[in-house]
Amino acid sequence: QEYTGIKLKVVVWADAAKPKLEKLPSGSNVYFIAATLRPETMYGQNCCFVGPSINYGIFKVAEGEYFFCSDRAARNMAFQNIFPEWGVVEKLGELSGKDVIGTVVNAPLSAYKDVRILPMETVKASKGTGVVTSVPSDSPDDYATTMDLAKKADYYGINREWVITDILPIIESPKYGNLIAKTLVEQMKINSPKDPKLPEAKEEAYKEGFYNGTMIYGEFAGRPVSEAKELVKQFLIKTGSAFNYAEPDGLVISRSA
Ligand code: ZZB
Repeated sequence: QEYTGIKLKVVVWADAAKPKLEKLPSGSNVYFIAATLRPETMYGQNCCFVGPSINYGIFKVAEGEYFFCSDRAARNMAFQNIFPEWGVVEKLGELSGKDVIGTVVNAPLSAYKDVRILPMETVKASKGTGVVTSVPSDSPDDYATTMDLAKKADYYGINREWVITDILPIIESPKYGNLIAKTLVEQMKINSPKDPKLPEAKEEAYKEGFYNGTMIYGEFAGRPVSEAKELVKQFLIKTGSAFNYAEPDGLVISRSA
């Protein structure tokens, strides 16, 4: 699977994270790394999700620069010329998703200046980086989770004000209008982030967005999504906000001694 790694820069850490950051040299920049297949939707990032019970690490990428992602993703990155030394992972801290809830990050291209790290129970530790940037206009999972977090903020132990529910349209589709994910979630009567119909909604949102979607926001407004995808990705890479990140798709590579 060929993902784009999006760098969301930490602006203010959650209090629970602070005691676990002692090894970080002061003045360091740390980035949450979200693996995405939809770089063209980055304008609409309203928050960024971690799995509350997933374990993450902070890994050195360069002097003063660190990535926050799963150990598994860091190991993969070490073999893709992302870290300074081939095959070597330098870990400076260990945190659970729970520790970082409420952290403020700067999401590249997002119309919302600072967004929060929020919990998503359906994040898979075994995929991507374990960090998922949220685009509720075009991802049914993100829409369903955003609405649930807003409705049950106390239950999730978060501040209601951290959840941005004013959803920005980015892509227009002839079939589902300018909020593909919201339309699909409503039409399919999906009312929980754990609804078994979500994978089908995701598939449909991918297809409709890619084949029939037109950008209506950002510098590529007016262009088909199928063209804008690569243009936005290249822009993000050129400006140092993203990089290519590949992983063996569901493949377990093992070797017997
Ligand atoms: C932003 C975004 C905007 C995404 C969108 C999707 C959509 P796939 O196809 O299964 O590989 N994702 C990434 N990692 C994880 C994880 N560990 N657990 C759960 N979800 C994860 O899925 C890749 C997409 O699933 C990624 O692209 C990410 O969300 C999420 F408008 O990033 B995406 C119709 C989907 N739209």
